[in-house]
Amino acid sequence: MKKNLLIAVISVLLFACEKEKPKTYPDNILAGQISGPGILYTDLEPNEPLVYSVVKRIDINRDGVEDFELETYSFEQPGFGDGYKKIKPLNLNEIAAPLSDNTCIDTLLLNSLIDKNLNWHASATDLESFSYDYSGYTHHGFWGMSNNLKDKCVGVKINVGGNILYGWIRMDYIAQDGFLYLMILDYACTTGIE
Ligand SMILES: [Ca+2]
Repeated sequence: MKKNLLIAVISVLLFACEKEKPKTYPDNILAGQISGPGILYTDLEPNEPLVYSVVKRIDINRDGVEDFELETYSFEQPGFGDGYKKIKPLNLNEIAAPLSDNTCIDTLLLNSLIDKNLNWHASATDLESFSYDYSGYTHHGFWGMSNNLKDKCVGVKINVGGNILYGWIRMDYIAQDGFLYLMILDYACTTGIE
């Protein structure tokens, strides 16, 4: 009787193993793409302004592991001030930087191809930073409020146990209480297809 039960259990396990196919991972996504085979899209509702100073982490492929950390900071007094908005890749993840500067984050036009050929870096973090005093003003990064951000995306690369997912994040500025704040509108990434 026990032998029969064992055979039955082994048969079920073998059948289960046969059914499990290896996943395939799409090797690209378009900036702003929200549907298609293996595309996981998240529309954040309600959108949450990133007020000064905050740290927010996002899990783009929704596997319970946070993928990127956003941070804002600002300090201003009459005569001088500084501030920044950053996205830091967590774990082994990377973010698309412009060819001209590996330390800041590129603006990818909607529908542009996000794949292995972009300029990927774990060290690219600056969306925008600034500082000023009586001697002048310096600015770094492409995610300023005058840059028509609704048509642009951040390109991201997520490493899940050696499998590479490609994705994007869309953001814009919103007016609240007399100030303009950056906020995440939505994001998407590729996932494994069975
Ligand atoms: Ca994740």
